[in-house]
Amino acid sequence: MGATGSGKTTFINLVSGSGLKTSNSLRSCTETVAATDPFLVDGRKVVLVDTPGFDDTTKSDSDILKLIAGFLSASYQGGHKLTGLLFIHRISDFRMGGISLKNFRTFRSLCGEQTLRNVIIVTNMWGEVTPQLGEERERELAIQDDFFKPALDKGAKMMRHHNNLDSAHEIIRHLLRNNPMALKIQREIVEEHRDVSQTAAAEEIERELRAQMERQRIEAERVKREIEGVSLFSVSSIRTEDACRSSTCARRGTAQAARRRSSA
Ligand SMILES: Nc1nc2c(ncn2[C@@H]2O[C@H](COP(=O)(O)OP(=O)(O)OP(=O)(O)O)[C@@H](O)[C@H]2O)c(=O)[nH]1
Ligand SMILES: [Mg+2]
Repeated sequence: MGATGSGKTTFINLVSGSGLKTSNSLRSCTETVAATDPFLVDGRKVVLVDTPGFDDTTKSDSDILKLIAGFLSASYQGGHKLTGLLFIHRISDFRMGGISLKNFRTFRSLCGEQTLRNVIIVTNMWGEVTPQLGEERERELAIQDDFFKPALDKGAKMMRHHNNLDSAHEIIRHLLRNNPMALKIQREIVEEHRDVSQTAAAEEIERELRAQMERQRIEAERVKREIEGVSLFSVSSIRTEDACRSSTCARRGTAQAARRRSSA
């Protein structure tokens, strides 16, 4: 999982030899949850599951969650547990901005705390930054409380992907050491019979939407105040101009009267 355009499908195609659609356009690409055909890593059979990213350009986060939750609950009902989860993050992103944080929070609420030990945060696009800058960002991501630190503290790992088969295999090898576990959202839907809208991930999406609405409300008020400030400024400058014009007229009138008196 990971933000749209972070490179999820590219990673999956590279390591599995699949031909899932990728895109370098500004629009989101993957539209459904899709599993690859099984492939071998160190003699073990692996299936990777590709997902659309949250913050899709055409679908809402709730729609994306429904797609992912539908796939996960059906596979859990069919007796399958996930051996691991990859969260892809571009090291080339110069801010761990709202969208990346939101994506990771939703991802965490979907996994649950216990499954974090089966999570690998994969940083990619290392070729897009200098090694020094990449390392600085990686360190910051790992030590800041509002970035990946809390997840790393609970057992998640961070690994680099250099867009080649060796580093992709290295990442899959780490996943293969895990004990397969049910995700929080799978337990909520299959064991607790909750609707997707009642899951922790849906609550997280709703919380994010409310926070976004509040930010927009504050911004709208700020803009309104700014517009009012501009109109007050224009009114007062018009008045000043009027006052200026009338005093000029008054001065001109006085001068003309004085000239008339002196010529009389
Ligand atoms: N330089 C570089 N480019 C990459 C890497 N991984 C992916 N890309 C490029 O990033 C773009 C987006 O890649 P995708 O694999 O389609 O991204 P995605 O996360 O599947 O995107 P969605 O399906 O929209 O969620 C493509 O142009 C890829 O070629 C990488 O490791 N390095
Ligand atoms: Mg994709």
